[in-house]
Amino acid sequence: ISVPDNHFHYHSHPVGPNNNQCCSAIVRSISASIDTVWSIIRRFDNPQAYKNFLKSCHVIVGDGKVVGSLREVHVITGLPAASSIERLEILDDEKKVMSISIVGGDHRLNNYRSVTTLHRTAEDDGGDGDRTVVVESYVVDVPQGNTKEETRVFVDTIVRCNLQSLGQIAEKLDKATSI
Ligand code: A8S
Repeated sequence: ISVPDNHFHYHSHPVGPNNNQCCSAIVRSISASIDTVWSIIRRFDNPQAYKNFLKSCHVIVGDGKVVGSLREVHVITGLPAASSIERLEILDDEKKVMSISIVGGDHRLNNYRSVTTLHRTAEDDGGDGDRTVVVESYVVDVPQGNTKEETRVFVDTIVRCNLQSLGQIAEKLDKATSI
């Protein structure tokens, strides 16, 4: 996949000194325009639109657009978690960069921070090929009693599911609006 823009610096996370953090990145290409994909991602107040593990979300501080806004999400049952409080770190409509950090809640992912960037691909010629590449990277503390590898597999699985669902929704939306 060719990623022409140069937003990779956003994905270099500072990792803590005592070697108890892990990080990873997931890349997915989507057959929809970058604006369509961004219109879904940018809604800090509505992550459950594509994140299937979430059942509710409420913005508790800010308006969901200003940096420092906080949201409280509740997750579906069957996960080793109940809720999460998340802070908006970056929302850049021009560069199409979003970042959130987890600052509280009832779960095992301490000091989680993710950055999501969107990239137009070379094939963005109005055809129906892949037109947007999404890159999501994260860093998180390895929970007590788990290995780095276990943590990476767990979080990668969640992020991969989210980006797959994002792709499906964006592709549908794009088809519907191009008729
Ligand atoms: C995101 C990414 C993640 C969300 C994780 C990793 C989470 O919402 C779920 C299960 C957990 O154990 C932790 O972009 C937490 O949402 C689905 C509650 C934070």
